[in-house]
Amino acid sequence: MSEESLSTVLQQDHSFEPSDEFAAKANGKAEMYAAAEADHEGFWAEQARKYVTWSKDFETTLDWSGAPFAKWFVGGELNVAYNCVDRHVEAGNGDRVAIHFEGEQGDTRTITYADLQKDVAKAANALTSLGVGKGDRVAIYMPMIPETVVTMLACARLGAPHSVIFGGFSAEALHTRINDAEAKLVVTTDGQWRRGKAAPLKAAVDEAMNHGDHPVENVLVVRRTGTDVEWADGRDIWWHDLVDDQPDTHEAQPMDSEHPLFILYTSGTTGKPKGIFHTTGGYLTQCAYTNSVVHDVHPESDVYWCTADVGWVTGHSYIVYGPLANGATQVLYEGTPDTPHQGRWWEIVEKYKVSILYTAPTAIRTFMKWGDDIPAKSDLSSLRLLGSVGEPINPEAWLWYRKHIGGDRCPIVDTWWQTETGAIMISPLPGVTDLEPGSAQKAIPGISAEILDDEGKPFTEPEKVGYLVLTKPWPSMLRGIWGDPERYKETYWSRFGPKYYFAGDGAKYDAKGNIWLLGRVDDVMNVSGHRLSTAEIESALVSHPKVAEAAVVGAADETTGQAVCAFVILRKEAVEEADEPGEGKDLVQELRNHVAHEIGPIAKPRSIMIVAELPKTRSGKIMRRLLRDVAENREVGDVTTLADSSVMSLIKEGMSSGA
Ligand code: 6R9
Repeated sequence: MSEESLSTVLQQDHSFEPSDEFAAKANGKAEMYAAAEADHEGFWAEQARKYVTWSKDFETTLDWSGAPFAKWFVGGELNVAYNCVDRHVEAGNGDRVAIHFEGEQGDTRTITYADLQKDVAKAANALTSLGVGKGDRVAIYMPMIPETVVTMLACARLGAPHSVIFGGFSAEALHTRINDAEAKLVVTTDGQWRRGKAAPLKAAVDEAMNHGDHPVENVLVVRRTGTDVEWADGRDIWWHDLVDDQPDTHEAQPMDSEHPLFILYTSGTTGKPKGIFHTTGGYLTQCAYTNSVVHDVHPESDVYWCTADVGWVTGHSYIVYGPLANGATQVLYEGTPDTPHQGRWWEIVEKYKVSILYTAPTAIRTFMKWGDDIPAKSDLSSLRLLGSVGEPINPEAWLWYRKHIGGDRCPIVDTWWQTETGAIMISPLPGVTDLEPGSAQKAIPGISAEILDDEGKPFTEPEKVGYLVLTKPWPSMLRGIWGDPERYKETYWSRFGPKYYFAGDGAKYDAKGNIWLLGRVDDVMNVSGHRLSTAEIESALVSHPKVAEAAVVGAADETTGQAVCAFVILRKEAVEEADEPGEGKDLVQELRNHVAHEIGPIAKPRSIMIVAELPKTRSGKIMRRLLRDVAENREVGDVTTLADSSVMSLIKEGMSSGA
């Protein structure tokens, strides 16, 4: 499609019908919608028995008597690691490749399900020898290497909930998360490969431990880069010293369906990150089901690749639990898309004959920027399905993805879900749904979504903007916020009353009844598909001795979706200093680094503007809307509710003088 015809497609509101060939083999079926509608619990009970092997069958599908605290598949028992590994070996598929690992440096490992079974057994035995048992929490701070997947599965095997902390988070962030979950063990690596260089990782764990007040007994360290590390005797243990010689068999114990599987921290509207926690039976059921009907994984023939980091929920559900429960073959890539060159991903697709690719709009937009000629150099004909997740995908990016990656033949599934929902909720079913570029379209079978107006009334009229809510409990829903049941009720079940799960996303219908997700309605930003809270970054900024006050907004950014823009008022002493020629720039750099230190490099503001005042209402609420206008270079909107309406002109002046 030429650029001209691309814009014609956009104007025409073109949708794409599934091909007969795809439809004939698709796992998703049109009848599923009606079946789930007719008998919601019956439908999920069927999926639970189809996708999961239960050591003890469940008695009750859903217990919602303690709403909004759900119990799914009550009375059932299962072991997640057994489901993800052992049962495939028992079924005679031990020789099937589970993981094609591709290191950034070009090192590779092929791990079959039989290998994975041994690796997980050894790790489970090693964790046991460190005193980790059922219910103990384990923090995992690791890059994208097979040991990370193995550690998560070993935890699941023992019933020890893991808390994976993204490798891009700082020592400070690590410290809060380790303490909140009271993790007894931390598993990490000496370093990680990033753009051809070894970046340290354990150093951040050491720094977190130096706070003194922590619950950690041991730190287990995988050697990945050979980077020098500090060593605390008695606390630190090398993985190869402990794990390698362990027996390679381990008896998996069944866990209750509602036993906690993991905690994963995500940004909320207040500064304190929320420990979202998920349990066993319902989570695994929905991960496996969606990986089957939405990603259309056929384990015997597909090569699947989800490019997310395992430190985010997408990595949990669609690298570890969903695909492995289904016995799929997948690619695990350690590095960045432009190392050693911008065609790295497409070489990986060609090399492993990847047939299903699941990635994020921010990556797609980056590839668009790099140019069509780069993917064109590789043979991408193995691809048959593409997926998108993390933020709204604009129609231009959708159409580019379809043409330049999908060869105009692959269906694209735009999948909406959240850390809290655990698994995909809104998405087309490939082979069933006519695809609408830019829209996630429809709740999948078994899920019920609606859009409410300000008063909490559901509506269906097109183009009107409202709030997305979920109206029925679903198996992989969060079971709460770790240690804070009240915050769970308040955040998700109070905005529109206890009947509606409030997702925090704006949404609308189009004339065809498709749902379009419009981004967050709360103070949460989405930068390259990562959730960051304005409050969290503001509190990092004011923790700097020179900062008196800070306001952070997410401004539209062509590549990353949104970018962090900060407005900062300095303390009196610092103002004078910053006025010295050249000092202002250094201070901005210092503040950016401070945010990286407090939270992590992903939270580093793209711009920081030093201002004398912030726009506030008479009740003292910062009007971020106006700051967003400034950050996005727009005419500043209505300022009549400001306590001091001259503030905005001062800020605008500051912008144009380049302060
Ligand atoms: C899986 C994941 C959740 C937030 C969510 C929404 C945004 C995710 C989206 C999407 C539009 C999609 N989001 N997928 N927006 N279309 N297909 O990303 O989880 O990190 O918790 O973020 O991301 O705003 O509320 P999480």
